[in-house]
Amino acid sequence: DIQPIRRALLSVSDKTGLIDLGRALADRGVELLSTGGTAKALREAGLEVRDVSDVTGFPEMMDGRVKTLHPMVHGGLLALRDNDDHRAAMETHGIGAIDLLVVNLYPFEETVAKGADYDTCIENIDIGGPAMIRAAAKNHAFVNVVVDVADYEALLAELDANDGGTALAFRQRLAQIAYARTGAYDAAVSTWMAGALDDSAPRRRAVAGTLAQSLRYGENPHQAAAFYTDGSARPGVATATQHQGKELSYNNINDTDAAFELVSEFAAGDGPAVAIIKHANPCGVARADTLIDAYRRAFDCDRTSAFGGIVALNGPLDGATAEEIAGIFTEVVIAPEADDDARAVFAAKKNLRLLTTGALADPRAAALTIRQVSGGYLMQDKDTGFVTEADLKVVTKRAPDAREMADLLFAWKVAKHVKSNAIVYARDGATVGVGAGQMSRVDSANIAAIKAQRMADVLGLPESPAKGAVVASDAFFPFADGLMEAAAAGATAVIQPGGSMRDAEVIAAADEAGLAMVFTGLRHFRH
Ligand code: 93A
Repeated sequence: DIQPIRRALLSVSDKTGLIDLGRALADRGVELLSTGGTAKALREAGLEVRDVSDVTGFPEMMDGRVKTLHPMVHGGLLALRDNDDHRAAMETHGIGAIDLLVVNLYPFEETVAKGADYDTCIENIDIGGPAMIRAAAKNHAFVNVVVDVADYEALLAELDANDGGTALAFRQRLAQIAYARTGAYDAAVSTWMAGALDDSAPRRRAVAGTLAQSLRYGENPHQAAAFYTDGSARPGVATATQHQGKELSYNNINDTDAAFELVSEFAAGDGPAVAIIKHANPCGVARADTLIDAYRRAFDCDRTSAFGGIVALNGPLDGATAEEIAGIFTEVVIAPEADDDARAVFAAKKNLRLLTTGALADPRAAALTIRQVSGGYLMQDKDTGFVTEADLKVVTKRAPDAREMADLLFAWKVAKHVKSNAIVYARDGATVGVGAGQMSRVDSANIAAIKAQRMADVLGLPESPAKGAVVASDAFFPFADGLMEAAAAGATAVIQPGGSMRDAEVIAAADEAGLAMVFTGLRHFRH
């Protein structure tokens, strides 16, 4: 199954490595065919090339929209070399076999990323390239197709190992990579069009990304992993600049995303805010008048868990705050910006990764979320739901006072970013107990209370900070028991969606305990 390479068609937008490849092929006696710009580059390097227009008998026309879309090209790629009919057709029409196709496509993704206008993006949709790639890949029994500059070296090594030919297994692998490329390319076009149409509906979508990073490993060291970007310009971990520290890991990327998405709930008008994340859940979130105080208050929520955590800040990181963060082992710090003092402080911490995003993410911006299940993908709109004070319905005899109201809205924002069942105690703009990811809401309430008590022990407080705090629940209390757990911990006000069959029972229990409770009418499950 070794097939020789005698004739190659090269048509590349990214000309990196082209000359070396062309020369290496020519040295091995391969005849080179090429399209306009590629042929020009090869010729300028002194290589002998035949123009595709010479092969097709047609000039490249319509601004290059039609250059390789011709039976002389596609026949040469698709003909089965061992099929008499196919050979006869080649003979009749003078079609020469093309054994190697080297194509990289018009830079559609890069053009979109640059913010180009609609027409420019359209003009950068490659048609002839993918058509040839798909043809060559289908005929991998005989034809080699290379779509990635990174594979040039492997191609030459394969040729050397097989006396100027390639093995079937090699061509199959190239074909698989080729279809991944054309699939991703069209998905990028479709995703861009959905954006241009302002349609974020999770229907009739094709999803693919651009490989951004081969990760050292996945969630665990025995799992291989990679990071793909979707080309959106959303500020966050995918588009951030990393200033120092080793490469982010799979878990780092996941946790950094959780941290930055959470802190982005607090826009400039909310004042400085900090979120500390461990295992995708917040172990401390706080607002304060200064960033350093916000960090200290977030840290105080759960000092033990904050060790080795990921810190996200909603404003420019300054030197003093950086100094404070550097006081304990921290994996990643992400902020819209970091000043020179902050960078100088972190420079001494070689293992700490500092990322800047340029801006906060917009928690209201439509996007898709995707998760994988065995045999498929679940796709949905991102949870962009939010409430303001005006949306809240007071359901108890007592209404929250102003301080409670501010904390309820704060706790609700945090609860959105806590894995269900989520219970968040908050006080004076800081979390004081977070219960995450439990199968029972009562357990989450209980764990959050235990954490609040531990905070009192660690900080030497006279009593649990949950006393006088507010509580947020990401979904309704199905029974009064979870609510009573929060009341027992000392919570005085409650925010929750409402909508349980037993709301009346839950409201009566709240009244009985003297709690103020508001319904959001909105749920924030996060699984
Ligand atoms: O406009 S196209 O879709 N029409 C074509 O027939 C065609 N054939 C190759 N674009 C086409 N290509 C693309 O041209 C290749 O995929 C490659 O990206 C580019 C190389 O053009 P040049 O050799 O002129 O730099």
